[in-house]
Amino acid sequence: MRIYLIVGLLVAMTLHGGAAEQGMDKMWGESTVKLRAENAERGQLFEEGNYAMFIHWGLYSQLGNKVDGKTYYGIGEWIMNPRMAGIPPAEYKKLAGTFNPQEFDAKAIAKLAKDAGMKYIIITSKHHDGFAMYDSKACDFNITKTTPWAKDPMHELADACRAEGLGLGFYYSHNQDWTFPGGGNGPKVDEDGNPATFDDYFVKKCLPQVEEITSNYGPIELVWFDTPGKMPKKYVQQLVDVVRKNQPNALVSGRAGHGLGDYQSLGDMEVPHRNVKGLWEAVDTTNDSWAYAWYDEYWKTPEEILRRLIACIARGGTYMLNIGPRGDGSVPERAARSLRESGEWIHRYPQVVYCTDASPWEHALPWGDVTVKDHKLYLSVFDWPASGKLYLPGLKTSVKSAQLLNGNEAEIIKVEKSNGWTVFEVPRVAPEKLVSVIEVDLEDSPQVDPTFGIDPEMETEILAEFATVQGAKSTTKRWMEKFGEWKAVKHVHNWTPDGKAVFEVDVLESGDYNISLTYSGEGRLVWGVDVVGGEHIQNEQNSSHNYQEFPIGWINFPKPGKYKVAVTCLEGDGKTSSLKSIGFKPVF
Ligand code: FHN
Repeated sequence: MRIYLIVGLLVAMTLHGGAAEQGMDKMWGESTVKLRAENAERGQLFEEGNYAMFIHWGLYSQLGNKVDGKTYYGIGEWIMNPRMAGIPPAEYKKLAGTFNPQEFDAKAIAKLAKDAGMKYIIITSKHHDGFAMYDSKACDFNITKTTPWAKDPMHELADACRAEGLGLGFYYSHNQDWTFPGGGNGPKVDEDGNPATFDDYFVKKCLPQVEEITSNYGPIELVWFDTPGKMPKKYVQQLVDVVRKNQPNALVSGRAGHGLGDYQSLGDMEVPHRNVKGLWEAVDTTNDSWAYAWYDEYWKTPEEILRRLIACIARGGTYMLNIGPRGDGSVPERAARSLRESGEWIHRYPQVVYCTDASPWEHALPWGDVTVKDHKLYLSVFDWPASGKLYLPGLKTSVKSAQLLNGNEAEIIKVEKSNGWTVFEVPRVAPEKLVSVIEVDLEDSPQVDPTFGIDPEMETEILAEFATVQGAKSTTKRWMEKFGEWKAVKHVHNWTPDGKAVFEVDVLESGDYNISLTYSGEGRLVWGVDVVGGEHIQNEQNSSHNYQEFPIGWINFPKPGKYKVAVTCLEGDGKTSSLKSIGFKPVF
């Protein structure tokens, strides 16, 4: 495709440049709602089906991040944006003429989701590019009207989902529409050069299309609105009313805006580290882009998928994991393979994943994480202890029995109590390649002391967000690694001379522990670490713009029990020093 580079860039920037970039920064922010589970049926979807497939598929998939032979790095569905290829709307629309997804196989996609252990699929019915991936009467810029393929994939997908017993929902970009006059960050004039307002776009396209997607595909489970930006409340309310009218049991995503959605959607690619209350979802992708990007082979492995899924469930939420099919409709095989392999594990251990409650520890443990069902704990062990002992801190409820699961088989294991810790005797070799599971049957529902236990054998990393902070700031920092690829860290920074981040820990075995700090910063920094009322150590180390783990030294815990450990930035540029975590590793 030909891009008129300079003119194109200028036009695109005038039409949706600065605003679109600003939109990228303010997409989901802190303003999203916590879910009200006022409709029990709607809440059910998240309670039971806490793992879903997200699909970003549209005209942009055809480009796969390459335009006129040049590759653009970032999220593929934003290829029109000036920070990517800067494609003017008229030029972009021509892509429809060659969109012919012969390899699209709705049944195979639904089967993949089923094999992956997912419970429903959310697919882009219209993304910010404005192209309807379904048969829309409201706007001709759609797949049946303008492409040689001329079919409606959403009907096929709806049928395939129903056949597999999966739920279906539609992503719909309600605010941003980069090709329709008046749409958010879109052209400000119509084809005749007359001014177009957001109201024009809303009345002519947005509202009727939401009416269509909620009426034409049978019962659906969810409408996933995205990037509300500054869209006025009166519009969002009308959209939500349409969903309620046509699909009374469907959830509306928190990104509808103005607190009118049903649940909270976290920031893109964000898996939380502490339990989050209410109904919420994390959205993530199998590589780094949402839509297909030809170069993006950085696939999450089956183990990473399970780590992230179980972390979300253990924090009390839902995990939606994206695939980006190619322009021809095919799904990249490596993404499919990771989904299938992690899915095989889920089908072996459904009790760990579905209909479970969050971990009462409210955070991960050094070797893995915990999910709960009634009086049972499921310990998902990612890092298997080579010593033959697995240590669980803070469990107050009595243990009836514990067994090591191996698919449908189970082996009873010995359990001991020591200084308030529960110690399981396990084989030295992990029974599972991906994640091994211990089922712990309790006398009652679990009661725990969530204080971080310092594992006597493995490294215990405690994130700075768990510290009590004084004389420094504790906030969330977000940045894009590539365009649209979000990273987040909750860090302690802006250290004053008296600044402290204090971590409370529970030590099972007295002795020396090697302390490391993971931080970023400028130049050489001197950090102090104190066992409050005990030993003080300090050391100078270099810093890096990226977070890096730096050793500080050995520190002694003279006896088992609870301690407070304080971290201070003693010398150097305390303003930019950003502490991410502290690590404790027993000295052998
Ligand atoms: O701008 C979109 C982006 O393209 C993608 O769809 C993600 C998925 O959560 N939502 C927006 C950014 O937050």
